[in-house]
Formats: sequence, structure tokens, C-alpha cells
Amino acid sequence: MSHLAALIFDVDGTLADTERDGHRVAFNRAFAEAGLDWAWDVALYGELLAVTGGKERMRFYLDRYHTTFRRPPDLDALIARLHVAKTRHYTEMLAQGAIPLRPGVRRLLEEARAAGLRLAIATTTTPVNVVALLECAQPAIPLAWFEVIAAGDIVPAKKPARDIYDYTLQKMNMGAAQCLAFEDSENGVRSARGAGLTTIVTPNDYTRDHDFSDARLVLSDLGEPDAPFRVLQGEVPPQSTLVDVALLRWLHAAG
Ligand code: XBP
Ligand code: MG
Repeated sequence: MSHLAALIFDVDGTLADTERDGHRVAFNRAFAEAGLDWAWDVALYGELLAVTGGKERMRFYLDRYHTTFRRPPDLDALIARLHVAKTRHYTEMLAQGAIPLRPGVRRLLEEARAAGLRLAIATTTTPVNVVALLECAQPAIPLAWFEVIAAGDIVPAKKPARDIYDYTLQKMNMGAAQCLAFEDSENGVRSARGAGLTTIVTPNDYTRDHDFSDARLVLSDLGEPDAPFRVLQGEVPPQSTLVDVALLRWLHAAG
């Protein structure tokens, strides 16, 4: 059995709860700024999250929900412009400290580094958004902690396709058996499992009812010393209350 050598993290919903009050609000601000009657409320956005990638999500919205919208000759150009504006709004929100890291994320990253584990990111969002989330954390999480930041359009097919995890493993010259993946959604688990990675899930309000049957462990969050996690699916060592390197090594060794 390969030893545990690396942790690969999803971003949205995993490192931080970014969707409902972050990305969704940024999309709506971009739509309003463009004078469009598109408005994504909390419930609708939960349905639109079935499609990963902001540009792909806007097209899904038009195809499925706003079918009467009079499409301009170059719809792709409009979507691209809206996505640039949305990303600007989103990174501005991050700069204002609007979205904190989830419980246990900073602690686990620091412990993993101290234990010599390699770190990477595999996400559907844009690189700009990853950089902004890390740099706007209080205090900032150095980008250099992550050997690879695989994000957005770097791969041809977004999650649930396995591409982004394959790309990350290839860049790290790492085998899936030496890694663990951290995700928050069914699309994310399908992507990580598709690339052969054992996956730990910390769901959020949008993904709580997703199918995580192929995940190794589902927890309320990564836990903190003063705020233990809740085990939602799977086994942890007795008396465990948070995800630390010892728990990850135990879980990885258990196969
Ligand atoms: C989540 C996504 C992204 C974000 C929006 O990515 O699917 O599309 O919802 O960001 P992950 P963009 O969970 O893989 O981190 O608008 O930049 O796509
Ligand atoms: Mg996610």
C-alpha cells in the first residue's frame, strides 16, 4: 500500500462556503450591471449548481430556465463578458473579507505541511478566484503552500469529469494511491473517484443531500479542537473529533 504523500483540495464549498453568498451574489451583480433580467435566487442557484463552471452554468440557465431570452448573435461573447464581470464582483467580495475559510481548513493545511505532506488544489473555479480566496484569508494562505493549483479552463472537461484530478496528479508526478481528495459535492466526488482518489467530503447546505456513497468519509466539517466534527458517513478512529494527519494516515492505511 502506497504511503500517504499528498492532499488535494477542492475549493468552492470545501476550503470555504463560497456559493450561496459569494458566487451567486456576484453573478446577480454582474447581471444587474449588464441590465439583464436574470436573477438567481438561493433555490434556483442550488439547481444551477448541477453544472460546474460559471460560463457553463449561465448557458445551462438560458437553455433550461430562461428560454425566452433573446439571444444576441454572439452568445458566447456575452457569457464571457458576464463571467469577467462576475469574477470582478466575486474577488471584490473576497477582498472585503466576506467569505472565511471553513472550520479546520487552515489548521489541517498547517499540520499537513509540518508533517511533510504535499498540497494541491483541484477546482472548477477560475485561478483568479483561488488566488483571491487564499490571499484574502485572514491571515493570507501563501499560494506557495500548494505545489499545483489546477483551476478552471486548464482542462477540457470540468467536474464531474476526472480531468482536473488527473491533471493535478500528473503535474505532481503522483499516483492516486498516494493521495487523499477533499470535496463538498457529488460532482466533486465523481471527479476525484474517477481519477482513483480516496475522497473525504465536507458537505454544505447545497450538497447535504447529494449521493456520497463513493466517498470514504463524510463529515460536517474538518473540526477544530473546540468544535468537534460530526461523522455523517464512514468510520473514524475512536475518540476522533477533528481531521488531523493521524486520522488521515489511519484512513489511508485502512484502504
Ligand atoms: C465550483 C464551481 C465553480 C463556481 C463558480 O468549483 O463549479 O464554477 O461555482 O466559479 P469547485 P466560476 O467546487 O470545483 O471548486 O464562476 O469561476 O466557475
Ligand atoms: Mg466544490
